[in-house]
Amino acid sequence: MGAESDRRNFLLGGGSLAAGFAAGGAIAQEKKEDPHAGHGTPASDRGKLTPGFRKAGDPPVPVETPDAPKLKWEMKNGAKEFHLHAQAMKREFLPDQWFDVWGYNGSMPGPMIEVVEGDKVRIVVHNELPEPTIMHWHGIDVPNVMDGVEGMIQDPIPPGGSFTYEFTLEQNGTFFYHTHIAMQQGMGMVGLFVVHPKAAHFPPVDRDIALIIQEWAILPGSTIHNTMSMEFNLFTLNGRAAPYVTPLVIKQGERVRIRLVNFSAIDHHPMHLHGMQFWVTGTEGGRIPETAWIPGNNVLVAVAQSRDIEFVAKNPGDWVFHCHMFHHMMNFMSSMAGPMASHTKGMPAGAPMGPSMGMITRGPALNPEFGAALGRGTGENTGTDRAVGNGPQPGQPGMPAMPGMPDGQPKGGGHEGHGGPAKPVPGFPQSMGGMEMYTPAQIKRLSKPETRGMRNGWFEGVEGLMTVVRVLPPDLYDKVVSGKGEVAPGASVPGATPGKASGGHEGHDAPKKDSSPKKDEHEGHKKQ
Ligand SMILES: [Cu+2]
Repeated sequence: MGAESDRRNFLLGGGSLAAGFAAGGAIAQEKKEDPHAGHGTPASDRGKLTPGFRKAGDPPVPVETPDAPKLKWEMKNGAKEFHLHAQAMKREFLPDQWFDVWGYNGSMPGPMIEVVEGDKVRIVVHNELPEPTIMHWHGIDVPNVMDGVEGMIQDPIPPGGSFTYEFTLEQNGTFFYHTHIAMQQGMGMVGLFVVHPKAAHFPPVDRDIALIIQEWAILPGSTIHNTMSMEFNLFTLNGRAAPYVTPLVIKQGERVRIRLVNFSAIDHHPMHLHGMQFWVTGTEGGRIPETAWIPGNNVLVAVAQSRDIEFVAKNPGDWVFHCHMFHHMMNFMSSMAGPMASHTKGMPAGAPMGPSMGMITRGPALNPEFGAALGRGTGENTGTDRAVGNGPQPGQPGMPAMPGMPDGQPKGGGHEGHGGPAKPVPGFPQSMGGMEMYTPAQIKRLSKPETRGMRNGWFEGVEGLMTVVRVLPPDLYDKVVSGKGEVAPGASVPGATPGKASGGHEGHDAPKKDSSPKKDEHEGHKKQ
């Protein structure tokens, strides 16, 4: 076996050679630290096994569902009995913006079912909708007859009817319940179903938070989601769009678990946490063995998946946790509004918002004009012979100036008031800076107990599929949670200024002394 021993010698030689370098030395040193020896925090392990303030063996902490309720139960005949009422309702995604959705027990998403492994549950589903429905227990190993597939397993529940599901939970993890009728899912018929282990997983977490991601296509002027759409312009976490999503207020040093469920129609969402590293510790199949946890700060949650992440909240500050798809970092993302659009007719090579959301306005659906669109919803000014274009083309008029918004046609020198360029810049504008996003009354509604101490104007950068993880030193945490004591704006961002006080003009790049609402909306344009 001369060849084999040669190879061994080569590897050994390589190893001792590497050890001579600084990097090799560091690797050798790291090997001596056994992360299992104690629960200290070797910098290299990114808090993998670092507990927070709770001890091993403590019972699991209850799961928090910001902006959504939990479902109550009663013990009856040896089972936890729940009642879910399928209903149509309105939901306020953003301050004063109510949309027609379907959900359960007055909530969309439906209230969370929270139980413990080994529990027997009885869940009575009452149908208060005008059409049949059904219920499926996603990811839960139920007996076949409880699986809720219409026709194949059971007759759908008629309007006014009910059906009793009963099963015993023999697993733990982040699951969900939802109707199995496709388009009803799009209307919002889903809820969290969390099953705790009998003893908390190690290391125990101090905070356990669950969020459902959903996406919506709601055209301007409408309150009803188009379930046929494959293009989306609103995104919610537990039924609210940022910045109306309630921030997660965490005490520095706590170990936090966030359970994410993606109940979107067709989009995955890469959820990115600023400021800290986390470990992916669970999927829709339950807990991942510790040896297979993956470190990161961005976890891709695909459709119908769940992902549990855990981290030690060691870095104080206000950190966004958001989907990183650019189009999902905005509300009402739309090519029919905004300076990039111009009001020219016809755009068959890239459908505008209406057709791309499935609204056929002329001709048969198979008309070549409705053929493959290049860049769904972004094809303003395009045509079959001119496939690319956004904004005014040579020989075409630009968009008329809109209040509070820079003109679509960049011109030299005219936009200093909005921080615009003195010379034309291809692609300008992109930021929407200068747009009036919220009225003072709406800003008041965005200000919740959980936002105390955030900078004035914090909501400017918090849009779309996004929430805020606030890691607060213990004294500040106590003040924010209790609502007592003075907390200055910006107190939670170490080293920051308090930000400009709200006058309804946070979006303007150039600060103005007179910030009375409405008056100076067009100031930047008057100079032209
Ligand atoms: Cu996304």
